[in-house]
Amino acid sequence: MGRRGFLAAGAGAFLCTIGSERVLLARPGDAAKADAAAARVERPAFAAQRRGGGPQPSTPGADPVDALRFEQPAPRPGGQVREHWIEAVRQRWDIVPSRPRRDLWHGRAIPGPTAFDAFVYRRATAGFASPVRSGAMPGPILECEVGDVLKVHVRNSLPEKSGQAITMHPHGVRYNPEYDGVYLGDFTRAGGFIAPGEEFTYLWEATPDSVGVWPYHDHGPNHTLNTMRGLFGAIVVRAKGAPSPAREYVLVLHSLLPPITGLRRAYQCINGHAYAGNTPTLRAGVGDDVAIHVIGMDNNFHDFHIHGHRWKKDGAGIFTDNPTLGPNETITARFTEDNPGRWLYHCHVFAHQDGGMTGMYLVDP
Ligand SMILES: [Cu+2]
Repeated sequence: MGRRGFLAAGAGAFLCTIGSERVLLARPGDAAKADAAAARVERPAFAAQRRGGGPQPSTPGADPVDALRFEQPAPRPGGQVREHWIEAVRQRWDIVPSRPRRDLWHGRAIPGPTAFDAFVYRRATAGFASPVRSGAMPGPILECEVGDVLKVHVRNSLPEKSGQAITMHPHGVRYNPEYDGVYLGDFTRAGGFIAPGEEFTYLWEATPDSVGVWPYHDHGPNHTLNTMRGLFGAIVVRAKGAPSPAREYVLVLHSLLPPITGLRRAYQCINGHAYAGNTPTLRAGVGDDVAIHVIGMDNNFHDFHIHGHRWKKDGAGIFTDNPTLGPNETITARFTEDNPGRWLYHCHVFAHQDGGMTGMYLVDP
């Protein structure tokens, strides 16, 4: 392995299982190998039949549970159906969009290039008539209350060239296996394999134990790479009638690595961007009820530090200013703002904070 290859590997090599293949992503551009493997994954028989059917009894590991049928979830009395139209698209994404490229924390210039072809979820109008706005990391925030049903229409609008099945898999809400949004080989249900050009409608219930903030992400055949390249978002479930905080933010901590981006450097990101001034600049005023929801979305453990503030982790137990979170875990920093000024927030894993996982928090008096 040459020096460049060694550096790239050190910057985040990882191994993916995609259908029957194992693909090592070690060098810039290796995502294309995974995409090719994903394009070779055949549509599972179960998915091909849409609802009903099931794997052949001769399928290794087949079980009667695979033939179960499920009731359609419906809202509880007083609840409602919250409908969303979301496309998975390939979209050019700049990790350091400020011009000039700059890290506001250190007042340092950041060298380019910093853009790559991300896969992201993008909100559309009803019937996928037109995009509402550009896709983003995270994708659309899906808000609901206990008793509601989230009805999420997902279309795979990836271009033919990067053609592969995707899904949307939620955390936190209740769903039956039909709406799990997971590729399971021979046991894949209809929502677990949305091929390019196809759509699927997920029905997810917000139950009393769903209250909180949760990630969603691709869980199709190429889910590791696709999640790491941007196919993720968040679900916010509130208790019935609960007011939303005066200031509410969702921050996703994750890395964008050379094998994924084709770029030569690794970036430690918040919401798809790296370095203060590019990552979200949060804002609040003294007296505001502030909620900052932080989600881990890569191979690493992170922690979340806000200068000048203390809070009880998830509202209980002892006070903290630096709680830890693991992959796909959510923690919430919630407090009544009392400390005006410019504050830094960041992951406190040193390699992450210096690699871009930092931002600014501005508090008005
Ligand atoms: Cu970190």
